Amino acid sequence: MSSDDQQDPTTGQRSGRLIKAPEHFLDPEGVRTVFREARSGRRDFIRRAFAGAAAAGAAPLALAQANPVPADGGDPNILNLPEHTTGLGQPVVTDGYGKPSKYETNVQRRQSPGLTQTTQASVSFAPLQSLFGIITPSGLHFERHHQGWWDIDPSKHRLMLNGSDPSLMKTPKVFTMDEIMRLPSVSRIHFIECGANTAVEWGNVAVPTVQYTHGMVSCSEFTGVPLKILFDLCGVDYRRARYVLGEGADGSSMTRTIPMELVESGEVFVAYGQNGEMLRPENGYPLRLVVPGIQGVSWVKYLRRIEVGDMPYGAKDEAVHYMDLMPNGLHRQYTNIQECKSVVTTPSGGQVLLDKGFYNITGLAWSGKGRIKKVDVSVDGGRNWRPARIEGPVQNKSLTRFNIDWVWDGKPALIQSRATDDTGYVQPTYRQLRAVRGTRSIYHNNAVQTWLVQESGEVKNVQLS
Ligand SMILES: Nc1nc2c(c(=O)[nH]1)N[C@H]1C(S)=C(S)[C@@H](COP(=O)(O)O)O[C@H]1N2
Ligand SMILES: [Mo]
Repeated sequence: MSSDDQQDPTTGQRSGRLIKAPEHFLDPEGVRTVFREARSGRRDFIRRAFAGAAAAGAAPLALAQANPVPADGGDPNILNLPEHTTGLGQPVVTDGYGKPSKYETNVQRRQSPGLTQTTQASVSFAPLQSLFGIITPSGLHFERHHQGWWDIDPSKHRLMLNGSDPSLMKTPKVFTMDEIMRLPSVSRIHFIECGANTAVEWGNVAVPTVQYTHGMVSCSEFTGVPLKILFDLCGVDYRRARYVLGEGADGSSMTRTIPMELVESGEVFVAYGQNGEMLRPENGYPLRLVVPGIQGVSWVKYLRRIEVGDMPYGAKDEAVHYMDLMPNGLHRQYTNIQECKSVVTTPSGGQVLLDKGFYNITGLAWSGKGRIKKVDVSVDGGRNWRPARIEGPVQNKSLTRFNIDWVWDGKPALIQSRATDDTGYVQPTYRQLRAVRGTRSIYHNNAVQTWLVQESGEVKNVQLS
């Protein structure tokens, strides 16, 4: 950035510089220690590990990223011609598949230390604080595997369609990938959010950055064949076959019940494409289910079989997991929809604002019920709200980017966003959500997130009671 970029348009003062969130929280030995401690049952360890690592990482980052420009005497970055201006650059196809700049290697999906016991049944979080727009680069898409990921030979992959009873599907079929890719296709932009996104924050603040609070959401353009087309080819009896079972080919035996209405609406499709190329292995190559608006677990990866039936299946991942524990001790089952939610990604936890003055507050909003209608932003903990600018075109069941101008006066500020979708549903505060859901749930936490900007410029994750 040059000094001109940092002038406050109204006061002419330098402003808007910030230190990015420290992303290398722990070295490999630190991660091993946290795993050990978590396994031996020390509950508050995750939080303390993050706090310690963040403190240790802050000082060198401040030096590296403040990037001072001399007040007078000329900028050597301009005066001394660099090699890239005087020399010959790299040839074409140095790399047959391009990679990000070496200066961006800190932008990584990451595991939350201590969250899971094994790396195969685990999750990695997308670095939302570093992303622009709405599309998640495929290499940074969050991952959730119950039994590790595979790179499956597409020439050997098959998709079987059958009925739980022969009368529900006239002609069961097996498709090869080539056969699926010959059929009429659609390309649509959708978010996928794990039902457990923001899970650790149900009771109180647990993790420091937006990567770990909200990074189990990503958004891609998916390409594939509407499931309705396959069902029509197989002669499904839509009157009686009201439920669909998707089954994955990995060892997790991932099986999920999907109501037939979603298929009949034309929204559910079997996808082979992601952001213009084939799916990444981590995201289900060569075939996955796309179930827009529904929690990630139903987006079965390595999709090998689809069955139609006349009742919900009560599979392991819907009878034991992915249920909501209510305050009265009962479990709510089949709560599939990811309701309206939003989060500010800058400024967000772990970042440091270096100056008073102008900032662009930016973030993401989404709803499993449709389109985002508006996003309001508060900088005083919800007393006053201003409507943010929504970046269009606003897509159905997709991430939606919002931006809003802000001039920081250097005093503590509580930054929040609150999204409303086109059904009129408004994202709840923690107080409102807990009044209905209590604090002992895991899944479906869509509460308003608060970031505290301290006088020092440091941004912290907080919850207002
Ligand atoms: N076959 C299979 N499908 C799966 C899973 C899995 O472990 N195996 N995990 C599910 C869960 S819980 C989520 S949140 C999403 C994650 O998709 P992603 O890894 O592409 O982000 O995939 C779902 N589909
Ligand atoms: Mo998930």
